[in-house]
Amino acid sequence: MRKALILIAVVALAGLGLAACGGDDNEETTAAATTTTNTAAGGGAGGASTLNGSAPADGALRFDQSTLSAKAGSVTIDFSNPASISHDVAVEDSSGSELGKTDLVAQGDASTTIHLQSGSYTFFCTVPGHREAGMEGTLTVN
Ligand SMILES: [Cu+2]
Repeated sequence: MRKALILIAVVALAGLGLAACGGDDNEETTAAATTTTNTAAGGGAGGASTLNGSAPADGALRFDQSTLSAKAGSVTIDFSNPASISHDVAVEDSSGSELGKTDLVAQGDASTTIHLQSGSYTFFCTVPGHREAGMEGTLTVN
């Protein structure tokens, strides 16, 4: 009885090994599909960037992203917060002036669009205590 089980296990493992080896055929097709192009809609001077930000579902006081980067111009931040605790995303410049922020949101999405020049900015959550707990990151605009 025990021998039979071991034999089944060995056969199953051998089968997995074969399946893994057989997967190489797909490599060419998957490698070509990873290029993304960020094209600004609307033309004119300055670009338009859309950034995706999110907070973890478990309510931890942090963003999933510690850094974001965008092109100078119109920058839209789409923020998704699956947690039941409210968060927002605010952006301030290096002198501490707040340039814009999303609405507070819990278990939902919020968005804001800010016009930004090249430089280094900080994004953070404005709920008291959250930024201090680590809910902030760096937004670099080029
Ligand atoms: Cu928060």
